[in-house]
Amino acid sequence: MSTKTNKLITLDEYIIQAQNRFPGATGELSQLLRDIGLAAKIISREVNKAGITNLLGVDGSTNVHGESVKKLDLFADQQMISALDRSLITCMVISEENDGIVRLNSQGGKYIVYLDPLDGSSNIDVNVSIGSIFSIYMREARFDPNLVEADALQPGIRQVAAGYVLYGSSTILCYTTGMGVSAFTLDPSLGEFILSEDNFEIPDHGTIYSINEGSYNSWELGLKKYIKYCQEVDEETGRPYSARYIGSMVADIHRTLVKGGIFIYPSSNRYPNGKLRLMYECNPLSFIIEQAGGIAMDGLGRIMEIQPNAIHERTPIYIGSKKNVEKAVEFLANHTEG
Ligand code: P6P
Repeated sequence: MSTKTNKLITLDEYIIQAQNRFPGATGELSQLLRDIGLAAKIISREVNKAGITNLLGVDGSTNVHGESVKKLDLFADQQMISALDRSLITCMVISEENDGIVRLNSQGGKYIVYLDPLDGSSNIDVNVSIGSIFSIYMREARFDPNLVEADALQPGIRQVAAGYVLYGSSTILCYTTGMGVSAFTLDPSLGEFILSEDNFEIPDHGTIYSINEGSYNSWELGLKKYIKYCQEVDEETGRPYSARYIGSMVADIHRTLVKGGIFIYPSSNRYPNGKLRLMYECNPLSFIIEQAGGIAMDGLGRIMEIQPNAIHERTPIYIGSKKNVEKAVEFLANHTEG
């Protein structure tokens, strides 16, 4: 389990303390993480009063995936990008809300940031938890002035940091720099994220499965058999699994991190390569889950080892507790069609 803490440590203090453990650290990544924390506070304030300030509803445009863009999506995108632009550390941003790369003022910045600025936006209007997701890479050819998409096509194992903000009953920021997973809860009275969980460890096995069963008929045989397996009696608990599906990936993953189990978004007739985006949904959340002791697969291999070919590409994902994901992948391998 994770280490609960009652010592009041703010996100900024925690980031500085973590940086001080690396004498050679320049402080740039720390500043980038603080920038994201600031944007998260601003977004949280608007998410929590969207109904009053008329930020609910669609703005009439559609994003690169043909999905109607909600006003809060655009607000979150703008807040994140302007926060990252301030400290001249990030050279470009790739966001779900923008077709191509967004070059920032500092073309010499050493970091590349992928964003899903407001994931789960279909839930905005019904007051269900939504989230922001970020994934940070080092730029390889740092001082090449000609920033191109290819600079950003790096596998998830090259992430230097990743995390999410969950706008739920409370606002939680959870991130990793490869040294474990820490979570911070926003105290609105202080306007500060306060450390609430350190060194998160996902349970090795859980009895919750999370998948949109509406697409059952188009699943591959092994997945159908795995879900039926979950609906039989679990050896360890003597009862079937519970099904939980919020429809906001950040919320479903955070529950999986805390309680264990498995989240699946498979390929289907509607989404032959899966619906979820590799670079700004699956890779960052896989980094978090792996750092907490879980695993994340695309059904065959490790999500974070996929070499991307496009910034908006999609992938199937099986992610969560080690034993649950291994069992699901075993069913996929042992029950192929035919
Ligand atoms: P479906 C939200 O739109 C999202 O991108 C993820 O947050 C979520 O896990 C998934 O799509 C839900 O998709 O097809 O089940 O509605």
